[in-house]
Amino acid sequence: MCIEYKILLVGSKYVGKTTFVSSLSTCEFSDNYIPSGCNPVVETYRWYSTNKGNPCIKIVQLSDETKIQKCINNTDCVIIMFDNTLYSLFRTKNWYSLIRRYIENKIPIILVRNKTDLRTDLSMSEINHFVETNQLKYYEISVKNNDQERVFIKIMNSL
Ligand SMILES: Nc1nc2c(ncn2[C@@H]2O[C@H](COP(=O)(O)OP(=O)(O)OP(=O)(O)O)[C@@H](O)[C@H]2O)c(=O)[nH]1
Ligand SMILES: [Mg+2]
Repeated sequence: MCIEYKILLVGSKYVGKTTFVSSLSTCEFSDNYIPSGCNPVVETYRWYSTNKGNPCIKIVQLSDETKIQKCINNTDCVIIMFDNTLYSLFRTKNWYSLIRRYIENKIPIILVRNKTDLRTDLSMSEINHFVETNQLKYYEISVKNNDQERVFIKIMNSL
């Protein structure tokens, strides 16, 4: 038996959810894009380097907002991921409102911006405004530059 944490990882297609999750265990970046499809993808990892001892971490990836009710039960933390597109930032705001309808206030919702290795025209003031208004934790990563573990451990340690 081990303590289990359930992390719900949501965001538009192509933002890098699967790359993020798979690189947590392989530490390798893949350029391939294989769409995960509309259904939730559920994987469980045994993670050793957090302050939670030896937890089992169940990560549920979801890109289809209509499936949220299927996935949200017993979630310990929600990560909303976006990338450098205006579209994914816009969807992030929808994800946030949707998730707020279903989970208690004490469950953390964390905003992660991926692909910081690429150039972007996204407005930092718009992002900051969204983060401050909703009092979210916000991290920037590039899975390509192997940032994911550092941030994921921070998230786990804060639960
Ligand atoms: N440049 C760059 N590309 C990245 C990064 N992270 C992921 N990608 C690329 O972005 C593409 C999409 O990544 P996925 O992880 O498959 O995206 P996803 O969010 O799982 O997409 P769906 O399964 O359709 O929901 C892939 O080609 C990845 O190689 C990053 O940090 N930098
Ligand atoms: Mg995927």
